[in-house]
Amino acid sequence: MIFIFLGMFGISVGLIFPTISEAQTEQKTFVTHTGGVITTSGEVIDPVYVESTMEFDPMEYLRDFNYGKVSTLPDGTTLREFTIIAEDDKIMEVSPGVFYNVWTFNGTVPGPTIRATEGDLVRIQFINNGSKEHTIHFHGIHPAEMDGVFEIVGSGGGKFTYEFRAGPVGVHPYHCHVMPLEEHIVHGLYGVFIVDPKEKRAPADEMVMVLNGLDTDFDTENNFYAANTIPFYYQHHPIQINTNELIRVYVVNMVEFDPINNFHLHGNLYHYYPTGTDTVPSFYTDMITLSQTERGIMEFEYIYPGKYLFHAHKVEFSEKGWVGIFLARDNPSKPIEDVDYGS
Ligand SMILES: [Cu+2]
Repeated sequence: MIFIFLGMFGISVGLIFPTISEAQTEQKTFVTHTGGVITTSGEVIDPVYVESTMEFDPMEYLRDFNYGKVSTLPDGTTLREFTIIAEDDKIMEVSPGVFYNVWTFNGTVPGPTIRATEGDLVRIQFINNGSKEHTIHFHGIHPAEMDGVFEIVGSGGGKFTYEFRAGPVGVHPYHCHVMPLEEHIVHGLYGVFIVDPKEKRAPADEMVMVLNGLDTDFDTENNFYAANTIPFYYQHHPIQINTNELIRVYVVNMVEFDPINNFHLHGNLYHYYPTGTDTVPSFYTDMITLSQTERGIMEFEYIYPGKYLFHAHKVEFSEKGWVGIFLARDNPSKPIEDVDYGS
């Protein structure tokens, strides 16, 4: 069957990605997450016999915040309504010539970054258009029946409405909570939920980084790591920022299998607010360590223009894709080529 799958891609994308056949030189037999036996190099993984592919732009995701459809209730409460649709049949090219079957919330991994202010009423219409059962489990404070664990939402159009007050202030993950949980998470059913304080944080250039990994050969070890899904993306496409401007990064660790991840920033230190729940930073550092679903808010400014790495200081992770670059510019009108990178 894998050869049928490859044949289909050969027709649809073989001309665009000629390396796909070269990646298949060393064939091994694997048991997939769902119990199927396949023979593959592990470079093309989890064959799902559909031709859909997925476009995902990590640069667009980085600063894309979804505030929902906003209205005001008679008692003055702000209501924010969202629609989230789960699917589990998309194919994503995670690295040149490497395809992976992603399970998605609203078509992307991670799903949309949902944003509300503390105390807002959040209403999420969840539709499961996948072939498996799924839910949305939000971290945060809410009634038990809104926890997305026991209220399983059936495949093929099942629906559930999650409704709760946004809180506490901070940055929280949301993810599917159907067993086997590891499988539903590593395939991509997660996203970020930001709760802003009523008094607002200081103005800043804000961005979201979800640290994630991909197990492309089903051995419960990650083959690729990334900030925002695509390995090495921000190294090849540096994130442009301005010097002397506050940068705020909402960072969430969703790596499975490996017990820790971390975030090292070059040429600078950042104030770090664990979970984002306090207004006073707990650390001033260039390095934090994060276990599964640990998250927080990093704030920093660059004084000197130039190119600065950020990456996992667990070097295995950075060498497998979890590495990026901030390009700090002192004059936004100056062409990128003229930015002095320093030594
Ligand atoms: Cu699921």
